[in-house]
Amino acid sequence: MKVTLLDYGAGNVRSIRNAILRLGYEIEDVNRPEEILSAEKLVFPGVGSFGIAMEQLRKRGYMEPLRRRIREDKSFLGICIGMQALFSGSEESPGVEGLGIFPGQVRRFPQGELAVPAIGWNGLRLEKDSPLFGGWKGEKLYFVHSYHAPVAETPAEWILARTDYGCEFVSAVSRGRVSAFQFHPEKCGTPGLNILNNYLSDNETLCLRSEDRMKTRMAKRIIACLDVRSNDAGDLVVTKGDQYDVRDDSTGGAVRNLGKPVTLAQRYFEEGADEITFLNITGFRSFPLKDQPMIDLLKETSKNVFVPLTIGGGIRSFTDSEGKQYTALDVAAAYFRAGADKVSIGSDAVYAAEEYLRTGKKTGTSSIEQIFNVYGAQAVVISVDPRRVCVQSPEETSHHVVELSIPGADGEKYCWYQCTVSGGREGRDLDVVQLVTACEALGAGEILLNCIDRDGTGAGFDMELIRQVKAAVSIPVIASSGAGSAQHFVDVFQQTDADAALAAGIFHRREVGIQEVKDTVRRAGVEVR
Ligand code: 1PR
Repeated sequence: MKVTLLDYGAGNVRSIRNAILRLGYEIEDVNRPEEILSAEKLVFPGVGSFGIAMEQLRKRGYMEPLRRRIREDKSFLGICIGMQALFSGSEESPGVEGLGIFPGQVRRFPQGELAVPAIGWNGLRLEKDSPLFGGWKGEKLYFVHSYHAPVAETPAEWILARTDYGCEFVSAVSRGRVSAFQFHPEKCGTPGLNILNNYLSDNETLCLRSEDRMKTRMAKRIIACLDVRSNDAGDLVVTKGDQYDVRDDSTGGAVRNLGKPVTLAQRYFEEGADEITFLNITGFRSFPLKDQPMIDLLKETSKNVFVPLTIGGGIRSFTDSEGKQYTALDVAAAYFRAGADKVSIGSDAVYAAEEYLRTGKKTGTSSIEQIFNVYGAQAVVISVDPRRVCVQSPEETSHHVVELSIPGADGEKYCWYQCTVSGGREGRDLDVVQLVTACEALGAGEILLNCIDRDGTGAGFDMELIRQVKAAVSIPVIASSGAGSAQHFVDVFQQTDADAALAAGIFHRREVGIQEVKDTVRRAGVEVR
């Protein structure tokens, strides 16, 4: 059977395509408004911001056909923004008209103790028996959003599921043949594929209303990270730095080769990684759109990996050898089209933060702002490459210092974390608090917090660094660098409010498995998927 996809070109739709193809269906794209009415099955994978999505629908003349299709109760599945579009508007884009199927407004999550955007695996409570969830065993599902559908603003007969994140919100709606999910079934592994297939196959097996009325809880994410670069033979390999030095003295200084990126990513997906991150560690000197390996890598990986993919390295403006100019948005858009859900900006974020701190002005031209404006905050990750600078007293520096639990090499009791660019090769007069607060102001949605001093050491995460950054921002923070055992993940979740923890070396060298990490963290009472 053919599935009609409403792809308005503003986000990662490759994942939903791959999921539909994996389920054995063919895909037709909507090219004309009348196809919205004639489609047998219509999937609307909303990605990006509410305003951009509605603008794209209006520009293409899709608004009225969509309203008519839904009012005539023709088969429809909305995902994420595709659900929010059913409302009359959203606080994300004041004044922009939604489809108006529901009179209410989509609201921003309240700023409080929980990070916004809400990114990760949360539960849901079914409010009525549903064939859409046939076979679902209560597994957590993947959400990534800053705005939510309030229960009070959603017509009761439509509410299919509710979820908790600082407040209770509507995580799925359904009436007749029209349904929509706030979560991304195409990013939820097997449970998500099954739910998607229930819609596509008109499954009739009911999943009964949830008896468990407990509040749902967002899980801490365990992320596998693959640092990739070409080795000396020119092959794209997964490598791993030791304090960012990827060359191994024991092999005469060759680039460490820990495996093939697509193979390792597939293994981590099957082992239960909640997200997978690729970092093109020589991105600061290559041009992703010319040498295609990272684009091809994403296309290949996203065919079989159905959890969120982040790609970093080289996200910035470029001028190629023929003088053609590319913006950071062009580079990011190519990565999204190839299957990335988030892009991670390293060096260019430091430059953007320096400029913002110098002028105090948002120009809209920084890589962070360009990508935020089209794809939303949840698609923009800032990769921080800090190194410790120890000082005897806070008066020695104007930077934000932390008090050290273990004194520095010369007995220093304090340190500040200096930001670097080009993979740690150049230190800047910028500390991590300055960087992350500026990037949050410019629209970043998440922090990937590395630590050069801990990278590859297996000594555990840098807790002072993580606490300092977590206290400075309200967006999610991924702890990275130094994991050497499953216990280190327990430590970071018990001693800091990190929203996720990332590792590379211990997974590549098979010292610790992802499931072992999750089982250990779960036994310690930390919520995991
Ligand atoms: O500056 O925007 O082109 O991005 C470059 C990207 O590449 C940044 O995300 C930067 O962190 C990364 N990068 C650059 N050079 C290196 C290097 O290692 N020489 N990798 C590098 C940094 C950090 C994590 C690492 C964790 C966990 N790696 O990816 O995996 O530290 O490691 P562990 O669990 O083994 O301790 P741009």
